[in-house]
Amino acid sequence: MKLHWSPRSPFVRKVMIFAHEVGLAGRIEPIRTVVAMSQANRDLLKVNPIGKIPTLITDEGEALFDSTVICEYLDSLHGGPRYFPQAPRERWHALRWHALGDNMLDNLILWRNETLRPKVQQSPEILVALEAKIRSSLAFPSAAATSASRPRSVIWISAFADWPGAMDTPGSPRGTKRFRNGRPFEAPSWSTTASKRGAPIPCRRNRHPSRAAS
Ligand SMILES: N[C@@H](CCC(=O)N[C@@H](CS)C(=O)NCC(=O)O)C(=O)O
Repeated sequence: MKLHWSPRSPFVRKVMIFAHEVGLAGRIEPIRTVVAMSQANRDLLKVNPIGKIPTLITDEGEALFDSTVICEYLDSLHGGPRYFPQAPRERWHALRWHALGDNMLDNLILWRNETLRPKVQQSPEILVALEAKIRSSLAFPSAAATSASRPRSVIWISAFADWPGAMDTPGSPRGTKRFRNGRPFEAPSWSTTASKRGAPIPCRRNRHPSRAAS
């Protein structure tokens, strides 16, 4: 399999974390692909009309997009327990969590692109609205948690950072630096506390934090 890939894309990283977790990372050959909102990549458009990465080229030569579809495809290729549930109720819930993460990333990318524009062209209204949406997306998992052992999102995020797949796919230093320098959304105090004290949950390869945390 080939993956149109960039070290700076959070959606590519999501796919690579998933590939690591299901033991398929070694079967994926990355193709460095440069994309930008302001310039269509003509070669990529030939296989993916949306012109975005990640785009997976299967061994049969079929192009798959977007990242959610690619993750579900990879889930169909391994012999272990499925990450995408098939039973309707579990499935809608899992897909909703997936959509929450994806759409938050979309808003973060829009925010980043807006801040890259010359100051006079930036829209303060759009930046304020995006910040509100990103903050509410971050708050949603804790708000949705019901059990006394919560806030579960804190536990989940802390455990996720220690996932082997997350450790094997470091984020782009440039992107991370820029994000930190922008400081729009300070890391909450618990994140430093959690990383200092280490993962509260023992993480093993192929062990999903949401299963471990309950
Ligand atoms: N919904 C898509 C989003 C992918 C996406 O936004 N990729 C960005 C890179 S992180 C991209 O290709 N941007 C190029 C463009 O907007 O034209 C997915 O889940 O794969």
